Amino acid sequence: MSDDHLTAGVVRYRACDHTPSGFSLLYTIFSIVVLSSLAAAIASLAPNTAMTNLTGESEKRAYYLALSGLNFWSKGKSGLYRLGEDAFSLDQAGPDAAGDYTVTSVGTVAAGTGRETNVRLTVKRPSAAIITFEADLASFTQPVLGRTENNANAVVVFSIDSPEAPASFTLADWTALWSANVYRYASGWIRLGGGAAQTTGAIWYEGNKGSCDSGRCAFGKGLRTYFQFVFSGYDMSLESSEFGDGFTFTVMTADNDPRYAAGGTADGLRGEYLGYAGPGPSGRGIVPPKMAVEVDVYPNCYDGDPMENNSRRDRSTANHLAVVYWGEPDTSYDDNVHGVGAGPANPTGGGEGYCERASPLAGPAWLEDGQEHAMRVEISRETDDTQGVYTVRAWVDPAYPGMDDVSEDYTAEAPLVRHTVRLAAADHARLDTICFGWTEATGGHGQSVAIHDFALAFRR
Ligand SMILES: [Ca+2]
Ligand SMILES: [Ca+2]
Ligand SMILES: [Ca+2]
Repeated sequence: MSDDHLTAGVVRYRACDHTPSGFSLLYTIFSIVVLSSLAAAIASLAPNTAMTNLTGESEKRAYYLALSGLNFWSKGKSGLYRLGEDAFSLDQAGPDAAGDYTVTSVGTVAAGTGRETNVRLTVKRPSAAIITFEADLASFTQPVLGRTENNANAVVVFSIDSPEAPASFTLADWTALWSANVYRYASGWIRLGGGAAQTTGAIWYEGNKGSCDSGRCAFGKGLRTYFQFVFSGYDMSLESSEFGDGFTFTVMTADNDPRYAAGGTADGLRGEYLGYAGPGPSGRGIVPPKMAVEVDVYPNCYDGDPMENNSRRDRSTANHLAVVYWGEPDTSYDDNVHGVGAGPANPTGGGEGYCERASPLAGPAWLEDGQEHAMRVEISRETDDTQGVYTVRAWVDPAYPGMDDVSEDYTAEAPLVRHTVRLAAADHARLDTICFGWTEATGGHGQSVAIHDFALAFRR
């Protein structure tokens, strides 16, 4: 083989790899041709009333400009975009209650001349977007913590590129924790409990993805979420009393401020409230309307005054999954007491919306076994007359294809809990915009729960 052959081979390879400028130019021209034919196809297929009047060249051109504007639009893009003498301008409104934006695009030919021609197109665009830890962990920034010093590490967000340790960690401890877990939680994770007793805390999404604005999201037709969790404690006690108390995945009206919303006592104590019930460190708790799926891993079976200890009406000592709303409206202390309230009533222990798994005679309590588990929650939301109809479905360790796909409802297997409520018009309206996140609490015993591989999408 001659040197010439070798050289030619190298040059051909680089031509693909480096995309010389001649190739870029060709590519650009090709794109324009393709886009034009695409636009023509859309126009000729669509029985569009605007098109029937577009007989002149300027009108057609303005129409295509407006169409280009709609294709160009993504959330937050508005204003005037000039293309020589021509332009399109974009305007957006919303999101509305369904989570859709109304986008208006005006195509303009020969702006400011006697030949100026405008065509306006208006469409609804869904704000569908999947929120994940991988892409959005930085939007879970500011835990709400109880007041006592135990709470310093009650909720910690471990992002992929955290350059700094939280003030409560030494850099060495932080680095060690991160490197010990990075292989399991490569896209970041949130740790609840931190192994300390007497903690309470919450963490809320505060980002802008899809229909969300600083964490306030259009609830629309509801949502779907999937995440994995690991309780690092290994609870071998028959009554599941060595570790607790668990956590909730919560959706709350955006009347709450995600910077302050958390349950607990005023001191931020009492594990059985799970960080969901009680006035919390701010004194306002988590204001209803709200709904959650609790993963309750500590028994509190009695039915006394909800301000007192051991008053949740847990059906038995078995770890359980349950849907909770807010109990009676005149107190926040009973928000996760089972079987209380009306319109909506919290599901009764053992009833629909409550699923328990007894501890085996040998081996750890359900879920408190150091193993990977997964949770999937779907909430569907409909309007009937002026009232709201909500169905909460939750699975633990779903096992069939689609289990982690939040873009579609999961129908491959029945949920562990399923609960439907009808909400009064006022409560329904206050759930037009919501925040979502997790709450946790510990009492006399600690827990450490890793939440990871999270995804959430709103139903459209
Ligand atoms: Ca336990
Ligand atoms: Ca409990
Ligand atoms: Ca209540």
